[in-house]
Amino acid sequence: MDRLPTQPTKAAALRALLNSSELEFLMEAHNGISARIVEEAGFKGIWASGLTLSAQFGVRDNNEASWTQVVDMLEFMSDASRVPILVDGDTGYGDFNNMRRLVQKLEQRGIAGVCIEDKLFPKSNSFINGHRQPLADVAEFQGKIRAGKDSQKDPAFVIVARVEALIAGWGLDEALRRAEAYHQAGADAILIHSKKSSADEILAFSREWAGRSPLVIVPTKYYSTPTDVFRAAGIRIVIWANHTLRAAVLAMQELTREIHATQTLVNVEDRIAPVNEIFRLQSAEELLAAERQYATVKRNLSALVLAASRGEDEGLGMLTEDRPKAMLPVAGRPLLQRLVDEFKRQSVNNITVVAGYKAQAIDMAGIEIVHNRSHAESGELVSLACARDAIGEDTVVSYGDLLFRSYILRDLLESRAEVAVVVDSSLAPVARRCDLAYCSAPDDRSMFHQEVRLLRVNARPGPDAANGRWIGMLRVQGAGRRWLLRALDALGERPDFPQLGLPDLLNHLIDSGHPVQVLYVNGHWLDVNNPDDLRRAVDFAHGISSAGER
Ligand code: SPV
Ligand code: MG
Repeated sequence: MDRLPTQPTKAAALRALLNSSELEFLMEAHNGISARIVEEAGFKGIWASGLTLSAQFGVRDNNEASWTQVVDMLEFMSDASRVPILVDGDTGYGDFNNMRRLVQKLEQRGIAGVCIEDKLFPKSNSFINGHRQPLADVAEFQGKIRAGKDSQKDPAFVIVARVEALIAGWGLDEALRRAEAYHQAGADAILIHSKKSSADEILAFSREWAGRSPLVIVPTKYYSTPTDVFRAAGIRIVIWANHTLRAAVLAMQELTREIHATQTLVNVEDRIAPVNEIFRLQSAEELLAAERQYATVKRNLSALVLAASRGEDEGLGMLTEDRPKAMLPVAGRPLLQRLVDEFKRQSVNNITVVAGYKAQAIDMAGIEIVHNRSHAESGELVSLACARDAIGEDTVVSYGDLLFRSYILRDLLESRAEVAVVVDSSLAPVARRCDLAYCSAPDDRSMFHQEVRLLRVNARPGPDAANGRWIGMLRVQGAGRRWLLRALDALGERPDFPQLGLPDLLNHLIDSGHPVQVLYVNGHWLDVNNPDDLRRAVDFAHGISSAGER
């Protein structure tokens, strides 16, 4: 069952123009943007001209563009405008059967009506040797009209029959005879065409026609006739048939000649539509609004990796003679490469590595390198300060010797907190110094989302039991980034700045009253501080969860 249209169709709007008590106008358009411009100018309907559609394709008005190419363009025009489009359907692109298919396809693309002319396919433009053009057999043309009317789905779809008898020099009687025959066949209106420079024969036709059905005219040649004359003659629709294209052609010719001659844009910029006007005609605003509604926001994520240290304290010295610790290979791939790959996997693409010891050994694509030249006598915060400019709106700061399951970084990136840190609540006994985290609540693993704040990070155990270990990864975004930069500046004033590390920065943030959110994890990561860690790292990289994996 056909669905009933819920609101007036474009065809109904065109039919309303045909039934109007006023003189109505259709303005020519030939592509999406001109259709939009015509509508914005206030026209209630559009003439999709065969002449200008073929011209904008750069071909002749002789059915050189295929009808499907025309229909494709009509779809753009229909999408770009809300007013009805009457299409110049030439001769219907063949016989009655082609006409049926044309009507079907036009309706599917939201076209309101079609005008067919009683010439033979392939037709020529009426103003080129019009008098030599053969006319269609009347009965055959009637069949085409009937076939079109019988195949339309929307009863409001309009079929206009165009009489070319005056163009071909056959005289008023023949024009009237044909018009009556087409009217009898079911045409909704008659387009009576003339190439004379005066409107006399059109007006004579109109008098004799005497309102049998609406009359449509195209005063391209008799343009000097005052429009009130058409009004007084009872014409229903005037088509301004090719004027947007002709205006555009002249403007383009003048402009391109001038730019070619002057080799500068300076003289033309103020005389052409601003680029913003093009965006407006394309409804660029609508897309921006839709993006806000539907698209996932693409964040500009950065990572800053501290990789300046050699890592000689705990027996790695032998292995790091020619490279920093972060470049130690784990199962064939340097630690840093693994880290960078993890970042890229989570769409963190602006990666800056602070290099120091054996910086030249960091040879890796897709990263920026910043040097901490005083790495031998300075600590993490000096490295961070060296990369101050790389701390973007949304930045993860990480040690360079971390290995972790990808969900840890993913979850950290999902946090909305201004500052967030990853804390491992499985306090595997570690003999060495580590960053103990004291938090506002212990890890309650039965809760999915816990709001926990970091209270302190200490290298040495205090009187209370720590809640976990900070893994060496933090994230700042928005205000959190500003807090971090301010903390870095404040700590930079202190004489012991060269000795300070990231935990000092976190503690400073906390002391300044800024909340630092804790993201608890339970193992699934490790850092590399000694040869044992390196062995565990290989198992970790192979996905083997060893007892030593934190
Ligand atoms: C057109 O615009 O393509 C027409 C009108 O058919 S005319 O060019 O005047 O024949
Ligand atoms: Mg035409």
